[in-house]
Amino acid sequence: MDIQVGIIGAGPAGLTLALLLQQAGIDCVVLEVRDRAYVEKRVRAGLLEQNTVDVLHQVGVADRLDREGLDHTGVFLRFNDRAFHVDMLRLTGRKITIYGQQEVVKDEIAALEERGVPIHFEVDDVAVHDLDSARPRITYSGGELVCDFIAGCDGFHGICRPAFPDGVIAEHDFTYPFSWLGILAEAPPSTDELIYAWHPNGFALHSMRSATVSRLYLQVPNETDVAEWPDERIWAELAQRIGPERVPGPISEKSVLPMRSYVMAPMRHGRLFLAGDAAHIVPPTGAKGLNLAICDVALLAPALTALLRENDARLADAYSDTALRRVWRCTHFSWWMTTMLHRGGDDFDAQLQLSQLRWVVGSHAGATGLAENYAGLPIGY
Ligand code: FAS
Ligand code: PHB
Repeated sequence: MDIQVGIIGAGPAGLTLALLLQQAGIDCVVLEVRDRAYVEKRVRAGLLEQNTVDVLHQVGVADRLDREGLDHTGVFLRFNDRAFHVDMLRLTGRKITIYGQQEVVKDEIAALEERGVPIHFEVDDVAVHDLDSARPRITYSGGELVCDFIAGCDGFHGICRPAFPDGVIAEHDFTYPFSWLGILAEAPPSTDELIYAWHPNGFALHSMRSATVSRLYLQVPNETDVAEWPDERIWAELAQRIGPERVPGPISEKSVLPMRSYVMAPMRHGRLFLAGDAAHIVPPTGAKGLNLAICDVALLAPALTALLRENDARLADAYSDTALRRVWRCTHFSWWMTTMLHRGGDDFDAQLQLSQLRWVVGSHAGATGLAENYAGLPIGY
């Protein structure tokens, strides 16, 4: 099949790109290795920057988000058994919204279906070819797409990044000496905004999905087996690190998430453009993974449209450098939040962390620095 843009991966990057391109009148097809049910129930991120909410409005998939999303104007930093509020809205004029990534994915798949953009689920053996030619191809179990351009939105374990020829990419890769144990619980949140907690036992995060569902995370050693963490132990440790106010409830999802910072450059080879986790990974402490994926495609869609419409390559030629400027800003912010809030060093390290936390909550400049990055710098930063 001849198509203008072949998109590999039906995560937030691939689906949002398809919506932006469809809106610009560009033909595209999405190929996804998993089935629809799996993609729509996969629990991941939950914090949307204002940029992301604006893009979802732009492509007309924000109705349910507006009804069910939880707007937050600030965030709490907790240490030495005290919580300090950072008022993002007052400091930056921007807010964040809590709305599950799988809800965004559900809304986007439904909208693409309505607008007649094909999403082929459960495709196997996806491979890309002739990336340096004028008509790159995607072959897969159901056939072949002959494209003008290919968008690699297939996540960190996809096939697109490895398709770059040897020697053309530079990689930066750092794995943190700890992981997150994440739970989803039928328990009313005991706070109306997120709590990031520094504690001698390790980091903890109190997030939520609704007035009845909490999303909570604990710092645990790498290779932790969830079987070592029965529900009572989780709630007891959360009470220690985040305070006794927590109301336990049935835990519906429990998983361990390794922490990594990874950036590859360039994000383009020939007619293959990468976006999202296919090109970069950040630890979730800064809540940037999903938001970076959306920012990448908010740059890529107009670049491909200008090329296909006016044969104007300026935006496409600048895509990788423009996207990477933001990727490194978010990589630094996520590393900074992670190293400030997670235990791993000695007491000297702990005193440095506490001093930094006191500065962030006690100084206008410190609080504004965190608020600006957390709420999200404008697209095109
Ligand atoms: P995605 O990984 O979401 O999507 C890629 C898609 O490509 C997937 O559907 C995959 O099945 C498909 N694919 C892969 N290989 C393919 C192939 N060969 N052919 C066809 N399709 C293929 N961020 C937070 O801020 N908070 C969190 O709590 C959080 N939790 C996370 C938990 C996990 C386990 C992971 C992996 C990430 C988490 N993140 C979190 C980060 C997350 O939000 C990502 O940044 C976001 O999903 C990136 O979106 P995409 O780039 O679209 O990649
Ligand atoms: C979440 O709600 O899943 C979440 C929120 C903030 C983070 C990470 C995860 O930093």
